[in-house]
Amino acid sequence: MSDQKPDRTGLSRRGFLGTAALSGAAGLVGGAHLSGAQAKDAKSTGQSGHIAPGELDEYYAFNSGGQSGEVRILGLPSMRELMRIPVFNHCSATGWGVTNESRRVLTEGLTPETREYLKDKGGVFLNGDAHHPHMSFTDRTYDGRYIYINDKANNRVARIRCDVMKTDKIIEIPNASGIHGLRPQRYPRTGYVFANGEHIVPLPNDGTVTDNPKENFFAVYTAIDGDTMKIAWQVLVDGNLDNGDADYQGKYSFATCYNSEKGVTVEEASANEQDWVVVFNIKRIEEAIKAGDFKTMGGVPVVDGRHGSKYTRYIPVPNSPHGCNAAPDGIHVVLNGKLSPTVTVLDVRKLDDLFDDKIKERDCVVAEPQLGLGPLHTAFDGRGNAYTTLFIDSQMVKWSLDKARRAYAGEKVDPIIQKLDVHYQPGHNHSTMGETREADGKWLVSLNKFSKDRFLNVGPLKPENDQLIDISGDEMKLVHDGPSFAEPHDMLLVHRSKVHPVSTWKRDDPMWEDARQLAKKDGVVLEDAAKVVRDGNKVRVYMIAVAPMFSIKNFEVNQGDEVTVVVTNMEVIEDLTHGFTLEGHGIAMEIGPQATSSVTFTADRPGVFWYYCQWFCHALHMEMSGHMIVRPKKA
Ligand code: CUK
Ligand code: CUA
Repeated sequence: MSDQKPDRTGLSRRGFLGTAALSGAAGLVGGAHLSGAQAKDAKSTGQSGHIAPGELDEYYAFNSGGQSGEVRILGLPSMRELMRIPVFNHCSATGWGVTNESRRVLTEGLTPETREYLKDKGGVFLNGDAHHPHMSFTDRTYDGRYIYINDKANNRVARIRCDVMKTDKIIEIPNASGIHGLRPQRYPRTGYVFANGEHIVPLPNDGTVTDNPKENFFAVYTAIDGDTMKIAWQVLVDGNLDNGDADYQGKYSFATCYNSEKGVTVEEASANEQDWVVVFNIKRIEEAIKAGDFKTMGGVPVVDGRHGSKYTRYIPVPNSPHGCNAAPDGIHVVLNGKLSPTVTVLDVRKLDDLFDDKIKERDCVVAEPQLGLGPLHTAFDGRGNAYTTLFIDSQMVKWSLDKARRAYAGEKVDPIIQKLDVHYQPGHNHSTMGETREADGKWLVSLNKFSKDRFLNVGPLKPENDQLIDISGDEMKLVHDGPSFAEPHDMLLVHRSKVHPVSTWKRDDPMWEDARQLAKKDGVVLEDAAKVVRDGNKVRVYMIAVAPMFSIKNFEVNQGDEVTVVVTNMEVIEDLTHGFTLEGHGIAMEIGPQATSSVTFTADRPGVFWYYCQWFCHALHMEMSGHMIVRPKKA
């Protein structure tokens, strides 16, 4: 059938026929009629990563924004940035951190001590360090409800609603410090969100206990109820906690420890040849909570899970392990050695016996392949292969779980299938649907910490480089370089069939419930508002926005008044966002279609101040404005 070859003639017609014709051709010549090499050619054509104008990506990529504190949505395979979700950061465009709605989210979950601390500092943190975005699960696969993400900088965990792609809850974790590894429970559902405290701190951390880190400093593991965003329980552990994961059975969760030494310096923290992974027995911990075997600290129950506890086991792992990744086969958990060139593979089926003291800790290890220098994180393709980032070698290594097990059992087999150079120094990697039972093995992204010479020079601060790798065939193929700003640590690759965002808000959304209650008290209907209400020295200004007008063209207040502006966007068509920016006051907010946004400030500068819509919405967008007159205080 030589006439069906995807030959050079076919490929050279690409320019004339466009991608649609080409992928059609690739479909026609698929599989059965072709030799192996030809089939692979056809396949890689289909996996070019190119998304033509008007076409949509197959996957959502939720990219953590690292120390920028946000989450970014990319389309995959195009790697185009589609949206940014402000989480822990302050956002100039949307007013996250400025609006009453966002400030409620940013403050309501803080501990009383932190709230007190922030009282004369603007009331909210302006930064965050967001590493690990993970979606809620139902029955071991993504359910499209929420994305959870940690903040290492200010010890918080946030939740993003996937219907509107906005953050709706942020809580501060008491007792723990440096909230780092974060994973949701996979089965039966999320359920718990597990969060690791990376930094050991004195407990209680009130300045009274400071003398001996080895005795008085602890790391704390936290289980958060993902539905209520309340802390369910915490576990006190030995050593520190880095990354974590949960099993596919709902029985155990895991956290790597790189500082079993409880060292304070680098030398101290990396002294031991082996550190460990802590295994948490979820059922036993729940029973301990029921039976009252805990101490209440910072308002939450804390179970003692140090060595000798029946709630945990410490499995030795070489050496300062970092990433912790449960394979979609539901059986294997890979612990990435970092300072050891190995990864350590556990078989979760052995853990019942370990907790019943029938076997020893290292009996749960079923493979420990040597992969290369600096293994940090591992992803999976659902076909029995694993992909591990080698930070020091600047490589992605593809290896076989089965062969690694056989080699560990003594058979002469090499588990390594391929090594691919990446550019440069990869941290996390992630495969499409790779942390679910629906891992589909199509794409892998390598999140490289350095880009060096891969892009035009933009000065001393260079972007990171998120590289797209085709893993659908026998060989990994690098297909795209993607620059990114500080600093994606982790990426979630979700098939688009799992996520169903709306295009307009629902009027009864809980996000602006406070504004609704306020309006009710003032006898105002938000949806039909053009009213200024004075209440002592408090002034409330209610208006609607419909292109190209605000329903209030100007309003007047006295210097020193506390002013609340509530704007409701009454557009019913999608993609018609308005904004409200008030000159000279540091105020801007996004008001999405059918949404209400509000802001409260003190009008303490006399004068005329224009407000305007900062989201281009209409031919007369420039005219969508009004002004606030602030009358000076009488001397
Ligand atoms: S950590 Cu960043 S490369 Cu915070 Cu997930 Cu491994
Ligand atoms: Cu409304 Cu621009």
